[in-house]
Amino acid sequence: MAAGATALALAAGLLAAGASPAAAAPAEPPGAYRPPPTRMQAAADARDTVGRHGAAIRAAATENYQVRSVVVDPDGSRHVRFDRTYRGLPVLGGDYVVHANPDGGFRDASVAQRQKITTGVTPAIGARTATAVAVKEFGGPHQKAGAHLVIDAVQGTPALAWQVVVTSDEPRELNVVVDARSGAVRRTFEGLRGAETGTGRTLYNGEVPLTTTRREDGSYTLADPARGGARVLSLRGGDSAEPLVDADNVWGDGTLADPATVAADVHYGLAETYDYFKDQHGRSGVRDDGSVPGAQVHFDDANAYFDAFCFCMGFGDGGSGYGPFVSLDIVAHEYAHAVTDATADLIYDGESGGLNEATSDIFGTLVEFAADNPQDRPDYLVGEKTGVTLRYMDDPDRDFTSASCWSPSVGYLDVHESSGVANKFFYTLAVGSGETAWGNSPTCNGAPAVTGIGNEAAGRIWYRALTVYMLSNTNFGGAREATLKAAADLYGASSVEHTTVDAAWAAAGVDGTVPAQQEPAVTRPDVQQHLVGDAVNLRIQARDPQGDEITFTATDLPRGLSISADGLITGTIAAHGSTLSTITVTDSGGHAGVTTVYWAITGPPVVRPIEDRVGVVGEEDVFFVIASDDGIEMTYSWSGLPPGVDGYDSLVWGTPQEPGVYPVTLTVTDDEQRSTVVTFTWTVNPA
Ligand SMILES: [Ca+2]
Ligand SMILES: [Ca+2]
Ligand SMILES: [Ca+2]
Ligand SMILES: [Ca+2]
Ligand SMILES: [Zn+2]
Repeated sequence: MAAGATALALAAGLLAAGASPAAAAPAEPPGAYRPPPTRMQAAADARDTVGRHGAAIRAAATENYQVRSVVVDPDGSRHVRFDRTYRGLPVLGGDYVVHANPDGGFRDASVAQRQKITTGVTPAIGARTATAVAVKEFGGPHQKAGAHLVIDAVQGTPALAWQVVVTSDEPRELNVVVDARSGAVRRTFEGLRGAETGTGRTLYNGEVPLTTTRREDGSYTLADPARGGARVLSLRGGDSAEPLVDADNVWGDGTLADPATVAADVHYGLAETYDYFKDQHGRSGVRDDGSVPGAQVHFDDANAYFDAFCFCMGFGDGGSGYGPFVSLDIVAHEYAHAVTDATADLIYDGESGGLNEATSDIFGTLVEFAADNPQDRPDYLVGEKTGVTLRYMDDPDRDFTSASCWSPSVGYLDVHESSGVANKFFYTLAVGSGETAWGNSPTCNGAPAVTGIGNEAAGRIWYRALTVYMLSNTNFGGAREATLKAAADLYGASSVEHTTVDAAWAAAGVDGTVPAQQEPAVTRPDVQQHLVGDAVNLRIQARDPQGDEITFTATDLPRGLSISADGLITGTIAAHGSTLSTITVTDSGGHAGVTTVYWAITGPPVVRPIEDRVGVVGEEDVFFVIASDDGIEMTYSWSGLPPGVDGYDSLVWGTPQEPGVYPVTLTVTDDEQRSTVVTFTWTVNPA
């Protein structure tokens, strides 16, 4: 380490200059006791060091540094954390840590900022414009918004920006970083207002810190403002989920006697999972917008779930020999379902369903490794803390129901059993085949042995395949293609990682001869609610796994609508009624993907036009109006009828008594207060 040696020499020189010249520094014998420096001394030494190691911290000439914290190890090693300002402006992401040897000599520095700052500090857009941009980004009513200039060095090239803090009384605080040249939103992050550090006395994870929220009345609740507001509610003692509240911010007692215990496990699991996706993959929350599904504990089942409709998760109390389903790998498993839902959206059936389940087992396991909690040692087992291992990733058929090796019938298994193929692939990719400390993974069909590439690379490959290449209908053959592409992107097409992906799939029975799905994946649109007369502009989304050219056709579209070859449905809705349309998307090889669109078309009432009418004084007349509103109740309001004639809902009956020309108006209103007005002229001749 040449840099270290240089630093040591310089530091020694500094020490001599600072001490009395007469002391003339006799060399210390190796291993001599040296009292640890005070924090203040460590900070001062580090500050001197920074001046001589500018390149290591990407220093620019016009910067200043402020010590934020000092850690001195028992052996005297020092770690001094600095914040940075550039021409007086705070630098977001400009913080760094100087690591120094016990004698104060520079060891190295941890620096997130990638480039030296060179930007000017004159904004092209003003604070008022930036604030308007930020308020729009915040969405919903806000209370206050204030802007100040910063340098944003969190990602990419450092740039001049406005940091706008927008608050509402929800309470919510959003920081919006607006580029001071273009006015574009560079990024947003939630403020930490109300965040408190509590303690969880958990069932499975020992005693852990929890980030919680202090409430107006001084009590605390399990909501994590630092992580998308992740919160845990309890279903105990009622039908609806209630927030957990606690007076001293110490949650649970490590046993089931205290209902807060398992809530603390889940809250801890959410934080570890959020941090894993953020740290490893740069993903904020499940949709990369900071959002986290609400979690509920204390439902009566030996199971856990993620529900896309409510954007919520549940963690059961266990039973039938199982402990509560609140372990780290289970919490991360459900959270990962939400990530899948927001990305590849793998259909929860057949082979794609197996991939969906495996994705959750994979990330559940990777979070367990990342957390490295001594009470829940990392492993490639799923749910082992419940007392019964749910799945074995090294050799999934150890549970006697899951598949270890792909076969043409694997897609007929339950998704928690077909997942075994991808779990085995992942395990083999990370750890390798054969017997290791983590398990025993024989290769399928006599495939060659595999040497693993480790969790981090394997996790990056799976994440990229999931978020970039997999589609809703991806099967195991398609997952092989997706992970090969991901490995080529990340490590190169001739890398060891790429070769190992190929070998690990072969070890799970998926070699190049296993067919990948060919047909386009078509996204089912939400229910389309419209009124008669609405103009429609609906783009059907589809992607072909091979990138083939695709063509859209449709049957049973509502009257008045048509679809273009590139999937745009347009037109004006001409009739009531609920309709299920079928959309077929065909690739150039004739492989077809299909979805349906449900159209709920209501009001206003459709009233058949009424022809002008001619009558005679003294002659009885009767007729009906024909109106419909897809089964919705309607009311009829008549005006201008000739004297002697009345309207009874859709029936008109009477004997005109006065000659004349009568303009008549009928208003038909449905119970959603939508009206249709029909007019006609009634001419009454003398008798
Ligand atoms: Ca408490
Ligand atoms: Ca474990
Ligand atoms: Ca586990
Ligand atoms: Ca295709
Ligand atoms: Zn699952």
